[in-house]
Amino acid sequence: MPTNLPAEAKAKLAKYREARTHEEKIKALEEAISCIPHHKHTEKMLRQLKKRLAQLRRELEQRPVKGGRREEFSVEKEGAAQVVLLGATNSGKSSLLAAITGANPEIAEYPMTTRRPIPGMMVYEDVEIQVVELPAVLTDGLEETSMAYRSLGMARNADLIAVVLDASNKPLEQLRKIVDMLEDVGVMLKKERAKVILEKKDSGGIRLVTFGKFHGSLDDVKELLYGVGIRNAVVKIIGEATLEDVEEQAINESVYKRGFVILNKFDMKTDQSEEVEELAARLGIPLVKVSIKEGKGLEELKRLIFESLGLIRVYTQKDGVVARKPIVVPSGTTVGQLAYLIHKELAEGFKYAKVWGRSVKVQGQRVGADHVLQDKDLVEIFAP
Ligand SMILES: Nc1nc2c(ncn2[C@@H]2O[C@H](COP(=O)(O)OP(=O)(O)OP(=O)(O)O)[C@@H](O)[C@H]2O)c(=O)[nH]1
Ligand SMILES: [Mg+2]
Repeated sequence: MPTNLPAEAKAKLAKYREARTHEEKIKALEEAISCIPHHKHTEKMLRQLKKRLAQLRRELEQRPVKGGRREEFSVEKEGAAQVVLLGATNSGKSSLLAAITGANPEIAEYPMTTRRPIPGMMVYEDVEIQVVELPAVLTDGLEETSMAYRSLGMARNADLIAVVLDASNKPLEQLRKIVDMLEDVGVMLKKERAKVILEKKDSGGIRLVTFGKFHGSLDDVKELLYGVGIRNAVVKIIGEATLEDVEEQAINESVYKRGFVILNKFDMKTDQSEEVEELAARLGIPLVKVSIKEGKGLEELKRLIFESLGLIRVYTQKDGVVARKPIVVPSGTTVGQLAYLIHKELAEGFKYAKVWGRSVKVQGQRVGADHVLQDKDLVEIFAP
């Protein structure tokens, strides 16, 4: 197991994590890789670390020349979640953004129209979800663009990745290349959200949030993360996970992201559409066919975005008055966790809750803190 890494390798990995600049990171990572022994149990980790190294080198190359203005390449998260549109140039990312949000991006036939990330807000029923168009990662000849790795870096931090394909321009090649590029930056597309999500922070120590069951303790997690130089992070456990799952996230640095494929321009003559569907199925990610020109598939797309995020809406009520907006939480959230999200003291003083909706057999049923909520439940929490 990775835990048996030599102390030297762990120390180098720690140095890598603490490194601030690209140059420092590259140096520390090269050193770490050189002192990890090659055998069956380290194979996967080494592969990941080497990919990360390649990515850092590429990012260094792609940085604007000294003296040139560094373009702003980040978008502040807003709404219940962030979805990114990732794809080749001219695949219709701006057209999609305009169709499902109120944004008004430039849409044009010529390639590389969008040169910085553009956010918009999608309203799905009563939930606001941020949609961000990322600058194209492939040219019309399906070569890597100069902005590719900055877009991929943003995709790594999103909650959901929508891969947008142009059905009229070798969509199978587009999908293959984009999946490979994502893998290069340590992102694996998945239908389901992974068991462990590790969000590194600048302060606040190590925090553990469990939406399910964790076979381990906060102290175990701290020891493990300190060992690889992570001092501040929020570790989210979804479903059932062990300490080894946390370790895999911490060491491999690969993240599993929910994703799906949008096969756009379905009104045009398309080839490879069956192959694309097969590949998506093999990867285990959903696919939706869309034509923005004909306005087809857009409602299904919106629903898929919401469903793929794995979120539920919970309405709260106090003294018989229902709050106007729902609280949006990961599916699997319990009444106790909801109380904690509302207010720490509400969780500490928790006596019981009354629930109406799909998660209960009897409407207005009294439940305890462990009760798991469902989409659109109404909850009233009683605490002294
Ligand atoms: N036939 C057809 N054309 C479309 C569709 N969606 C977008 N287009 C056209 O494709 C071209 C490119 O659309 P954009 O939305 O600008 O594409 P993009 O992915 O944002 O492109 P870049 O920003 O350059 O990377 C435009 O001429 C659109 O009108 C569609 O569903 N069908
Ligand atoms: Mg665009």
